[in-house]
Amino acid sequence: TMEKDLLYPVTNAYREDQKLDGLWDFKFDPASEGEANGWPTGLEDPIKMPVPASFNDFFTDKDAREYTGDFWYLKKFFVPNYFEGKKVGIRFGAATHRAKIFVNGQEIRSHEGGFLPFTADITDAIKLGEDNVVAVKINNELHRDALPAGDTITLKNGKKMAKPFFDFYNYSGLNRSVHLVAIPKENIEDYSTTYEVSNDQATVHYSVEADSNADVKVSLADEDGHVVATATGAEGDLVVENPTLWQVRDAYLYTIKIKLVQGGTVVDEYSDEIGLRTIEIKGHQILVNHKPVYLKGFGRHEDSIYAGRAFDLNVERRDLNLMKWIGANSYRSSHYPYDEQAYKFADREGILITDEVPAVGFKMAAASFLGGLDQSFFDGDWIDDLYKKHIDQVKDMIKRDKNHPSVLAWSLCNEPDTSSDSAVPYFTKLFNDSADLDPEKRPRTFTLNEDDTFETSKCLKFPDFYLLNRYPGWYHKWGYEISDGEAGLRAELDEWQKSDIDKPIVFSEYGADTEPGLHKLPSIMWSEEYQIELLEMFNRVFDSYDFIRGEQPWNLADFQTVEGNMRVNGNKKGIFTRDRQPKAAAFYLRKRWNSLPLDY
Ligand code: GCB
Repeated sequence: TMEKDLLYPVTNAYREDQKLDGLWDFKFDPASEGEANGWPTGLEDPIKMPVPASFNDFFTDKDAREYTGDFWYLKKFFVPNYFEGKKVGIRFGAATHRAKIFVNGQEIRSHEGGFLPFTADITDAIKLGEDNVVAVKINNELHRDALPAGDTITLKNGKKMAKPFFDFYNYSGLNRSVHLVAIPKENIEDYSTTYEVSNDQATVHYSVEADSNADVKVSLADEDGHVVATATGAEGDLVVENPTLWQVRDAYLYTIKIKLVQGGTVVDEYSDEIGLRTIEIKGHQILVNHKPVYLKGFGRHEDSIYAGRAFDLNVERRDLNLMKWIGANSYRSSHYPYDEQAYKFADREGILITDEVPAVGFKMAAASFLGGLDQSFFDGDWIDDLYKKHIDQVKDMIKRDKNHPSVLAWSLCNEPDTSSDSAVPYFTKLFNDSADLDPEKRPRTFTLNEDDTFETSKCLKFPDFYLLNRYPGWYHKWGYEISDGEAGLRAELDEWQKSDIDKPIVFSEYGADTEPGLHKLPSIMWSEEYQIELLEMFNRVFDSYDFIRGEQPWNLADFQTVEGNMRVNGNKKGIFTRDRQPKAAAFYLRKRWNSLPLDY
């Protein structure tokens, strides 16, 4: 059905995709009375709100910016007569964190999870050739049984406030584009591909799921539009002689075209760009097309001024240019799956992505600036409910992103408390239940926080490779003690080296908050000089261990967080500022990364 379909919308002879972006009506609903008061068909005294955007930073008063609870978006939209006989849906790229959709007053569906798309099938609720009304009731509260994890408290003045167990601002709203889509009744629901490649031949094993018993025809065309292979059937092989492979920072994309044919007539068609390449972990190596790759890149955020967490193609263009300039070949979609356009862009630019589900805050001590609880997160009575949402979002992320050549691996959690026994059954289930979701069987992993070391973590058997988040030189052994920080890091890595664990390690976070323009000789913390010294320290260590197969400092750019005594208008660990200009460290990293070979 349309509601399970996560294919990215397209327009062609059989399908229609219209954006419903722009100004929507908007209203807060602190008493949760909108549904009873007829808001599904019209808001009383609404204000205008741009979509896609987070509502928060547009406001000039603090209560509105920090608003936590229910809020509504509403828009009129016209349904053309030629949609007759089609299935019609509204596809939301993201609604933070849970949403209920109404069309012409009729409740259509609900959805939980603020970083993944969903479609409301509105076929039976619309009027053709007329204006229709869509209303979205959203709720942005944080809870321990939801992703990302946090609490919602009520202040003595009655106002609700989100208390994230994570370090990014709880930007809320319709953060990604809204699409009005029409597809044939008999339609292509999904497709997937796996690859075998050698220098003179590549085979694409494809499989198509359709809401129809029509015949399936598939073709593959190169970048010049020449068809290089064809096949028939819901499953089959496309064999390409002398293929141009998708390579890291040297992308080449083929177009796969899928057709449903009934009695000689085409009833649906879907095209997409794919890359011919394989991914594998072998011993300590990460292999792309059977060749070792050393990851250079960043943890990132979808974050920019004015529109908060809105996906902005302009920011993405700039970020990819910065990554190319600095010599990066990869990033982690910390701490949630990004807008689909980011993956399409990375496919085109040859960037590798570790795709992360919004499972963040699964650790009480990590929320220490919020007064962490003295309990393992996984002992909480919220765990069963949380797990359902967690595996649900892992499923949707993999279903949505599995066809992108840029996706290297799946990160199933950021910094969970894996040192407690109660984490083991949780991760056993998570890794079992997600084992067969990706036809390509890409590596799966999670990041390990500082408390989860070779000695303390009880969950080291699960990841296919390790992502380590480590902060010596910043959260401990800082400033003049950084030499002890280096010694501690080496001591930990020596333990890994002595072990029989034969898997690569990627450093997925390390860094120093740095105020741009603050210079000091000799360095002090927060100065641009100190940020470079910290990176130099880590790089010395990385260069001493050959099982370290990647470095992704935290963060590409400064980003907004909840306010607090550890944050000066956000997290300043960016190598670039929030407006995407270089700190001194950017020039240092550029020199290093441009001199490291791909298979370093
Ligand atoms: C972490 C988190 C990241 C934070 C970072 C920091 O371990 O994964 O979300 O922003 O540390 O700078 O504290």
